[in-house]
Amino acid sequence: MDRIYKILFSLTFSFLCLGIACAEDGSSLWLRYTSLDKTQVSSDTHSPTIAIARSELEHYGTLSSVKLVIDKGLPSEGFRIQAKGDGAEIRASQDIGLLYGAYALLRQQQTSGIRNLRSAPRFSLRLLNHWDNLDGSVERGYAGKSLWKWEEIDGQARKMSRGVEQRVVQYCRANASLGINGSVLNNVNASPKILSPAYLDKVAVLAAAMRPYGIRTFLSINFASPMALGETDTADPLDSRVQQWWSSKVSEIYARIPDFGGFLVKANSEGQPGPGDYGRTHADGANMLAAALEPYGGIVMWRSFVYGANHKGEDRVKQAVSEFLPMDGQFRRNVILQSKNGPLDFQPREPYAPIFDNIRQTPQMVEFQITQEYLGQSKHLVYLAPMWKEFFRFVSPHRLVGVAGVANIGDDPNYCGHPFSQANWYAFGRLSWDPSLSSACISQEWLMQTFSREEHFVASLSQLMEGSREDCVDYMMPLGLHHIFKFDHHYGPEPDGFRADYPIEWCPVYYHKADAQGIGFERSAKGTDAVAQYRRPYRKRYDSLRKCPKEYLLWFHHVDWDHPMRNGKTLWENLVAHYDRGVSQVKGYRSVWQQFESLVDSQRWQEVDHLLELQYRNAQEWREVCLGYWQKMKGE
Ligand code: GCV
Repeated sequence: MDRIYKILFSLTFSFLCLGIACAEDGSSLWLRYTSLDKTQVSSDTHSPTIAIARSELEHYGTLSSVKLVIDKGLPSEGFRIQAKGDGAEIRASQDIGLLYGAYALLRQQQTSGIRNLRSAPRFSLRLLNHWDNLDGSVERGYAGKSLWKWEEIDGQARKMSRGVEQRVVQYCRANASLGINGSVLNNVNASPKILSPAYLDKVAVLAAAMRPYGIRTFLSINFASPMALGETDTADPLDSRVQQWWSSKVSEIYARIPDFGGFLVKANSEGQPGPGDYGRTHADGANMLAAALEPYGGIVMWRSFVYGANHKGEDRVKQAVSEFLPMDGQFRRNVILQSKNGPLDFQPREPYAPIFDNIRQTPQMVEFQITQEYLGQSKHLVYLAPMWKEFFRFVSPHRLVGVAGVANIGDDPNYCGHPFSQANWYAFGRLSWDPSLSSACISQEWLMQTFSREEHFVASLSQLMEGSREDCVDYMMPLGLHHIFKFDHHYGPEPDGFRADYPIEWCPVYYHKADAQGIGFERSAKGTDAVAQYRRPYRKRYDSLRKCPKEYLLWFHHVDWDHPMRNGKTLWENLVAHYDRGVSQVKGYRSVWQQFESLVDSQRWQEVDHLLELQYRNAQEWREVCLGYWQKMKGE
């Protein structure tokens, strides 16, 4: 071919490729494998799960051969990868371990290169909690409507439409690539209708799609369901008709979904019904459901997120311990207490929830929030792994049987809204498998698979992501401030928020308590004594104004504006410096991102670029509104 034609051909080819790159909408997530159809895969057993492992490796593997071997000596769900010449062997004690091993091999291929690896999950329950409503909306969802298409019920319940099926399969691949092994499909503010036959048929279809990927299905239930569905005249857990109703409902579920996981329950919390409505305890309620599920191996995940009921008037952050500690030891064996990482509500920073120190006899799970309700939603780039790692510094993974993540997934083309919000789904999954992984190692893996392996890109963006949570804390609510969000949607700042007709625990002024003298919530022994719920050495440390780490200062203490801090500057000067730092950090994000325009496909590059600009404007707004308000409170 003539030289000039060769150049033209190669230019056209590049444009074509660019055209393809331009079309990236993020729907491939971190599974952007190139189809090579190169690897020969052999295995000694067959099952739907192994068929998926084979197909992923056959299509996307770079090795010439991979052998899949069942080896009963390996730990449950774990696997071993051994490189062998130009091939590899994956061993596992179960089919699902082989699938996890296959995805781990593909990850290695995209990141570090193939190497020997033994791996097993730290937690047996690694679940996503979807707050999806039956009308298709998602509570605190910022990425479109529910992926499950609840509207496709009745006549359509027995199968999924093609488009939905593809999206659900992609969801399953993504989860299995991380080792996530369960999905709670519906909102904890649960509609009783989820337990009606039409919806259960739909759940069974979803469960069947998820099963080969090792994902068990769970449901959130409304405690008053039998009554709400008109089948009993009470939901009292000690009433035998109610107990009978739940037993037969559970058997109806297992007839459709033999590997059904169990129930997640929000009871007597924020207006939801519960056993307290009948003078019964949370243990009475949880045990009634647990008894119905026990014959099938199902579990109850009972949330400790309760306030404003039995302990009304008490400091909200103390109420979970006050409520559940007296019941420790009274729960059936298949009940797990599920608690948010902090004692309040998924704030940008909270100290760990002391319920993890106090409950000793009941198995516990932590609930993280992947969806960024309080961290800029799907508009701000905030990488959450450092926050979850911070939690594990205080609460040992050994004390937990599982982790749950409130999902940030919807039917947006890229599933998560902000392209970088995908990193939070990814990081949740990786940490739920192995909480000892560093947040930087996870972000690097994610960047390489999601965008580019170019070294400078990975190093710069990983550094930016690593600091992004602290930056968000700084521009929103530094030094231990909390819950100063705009009412209800929780997006922007509203430090002056107060409405006499709202519960006081929903009003920002309840939390910052700013006045002419100072700011912060006195939770030391001089105040609400919330510090007393912490184990040593934290109890003493948090109690002391001098020793309290500055990131929790205003969480535990009401501090004078001119209080001298360790760096010699006053509290006020420090507050200003933190807000300024947060804003200037975010300003820098865009310049970092702009260096890499040529490395990222144009659609995703531009999307991120616009969002970073918005984040910068929002950060400025946070600083102006908050500092302006604090100044007014100081009397300036
Ligand atoms: C599902 C917070 C959120 C609510 C959420 C609740 C919970 O209050 O704002 O949307 O409800 O937590 O976790 O139950």
